[in-house]
Amino acid sequence: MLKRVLGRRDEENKVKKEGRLPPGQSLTTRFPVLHYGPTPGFDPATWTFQVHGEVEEEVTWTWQEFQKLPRTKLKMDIHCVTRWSKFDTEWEGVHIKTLIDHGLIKPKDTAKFVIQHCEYGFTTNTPLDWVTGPNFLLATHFDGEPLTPDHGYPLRAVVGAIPNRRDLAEPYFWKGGKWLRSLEFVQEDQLGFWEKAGYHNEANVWKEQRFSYQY
Ligand SMILES: Nc1nc2c(c(=O)[nH]1)N[C@H]1C(S)=C(S)[C@@H](COP(=O)(O)O)O[C@H]1N2
Ligand SMILES: [Mo]
Repeated sequence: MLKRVLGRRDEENKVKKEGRLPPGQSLTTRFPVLHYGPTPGFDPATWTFQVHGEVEEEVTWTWQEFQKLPRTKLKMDIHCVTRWSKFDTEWEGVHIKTLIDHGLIKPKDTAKFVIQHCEYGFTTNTPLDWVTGPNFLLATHFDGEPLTPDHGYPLRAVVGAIPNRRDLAEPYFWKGGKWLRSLEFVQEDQLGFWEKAGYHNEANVWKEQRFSYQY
């Protein structure tokens, strides 16, 4: 495998040459765990996933029902605001665009933003456009395996960069909530947990929008 032969620094130079290493980032071959608070448990008998707010019909899916939704695989680069980037990460799960195309989620015209609600009240916010993009996934699997508890099992959102798709919003990785329990479609933006703590609401990795203020 090329990956095994190249050292970390060689891999970094390679993605840098390809224009995939955003400013101030460095390549990691590990998968760091980052979140505030404890890792929640999961009970498939009581877990639900809800879609609510500015939608024609609110829906609630059980874990069993969630398994039956149309699934997609997605490969992308992820960039954490704490300066690590991980390239060609492979995810599997559910695309919101697919759910909308199948009429399983029907946003109202008034829906402009989406709030991700996670266990223990964690939230993060994005424009509706971002969550319907090809680089945003409701992920159940990473690298062919179910997510580990620390990385968001059973369900998390992921958002990142698809090489050669610089037309898409490319925010830092915190815009993907782990232990996701609902999506709320809203008219007005509402700052989430890290956004309220001073992280930049746009969070664009190429513009290095890490914080909402300058030191
Ligand atoms: N529920 C929840 N999701 C979260 C966070 C959090 O604190 N709580 N932190 C975010 C941040 S800052 C990052 S960088 C990624 C990290 O995901 P990872 O631990 O799988 O690397 O999760 C994001 N999702
Ligand atoms: Mo982060």
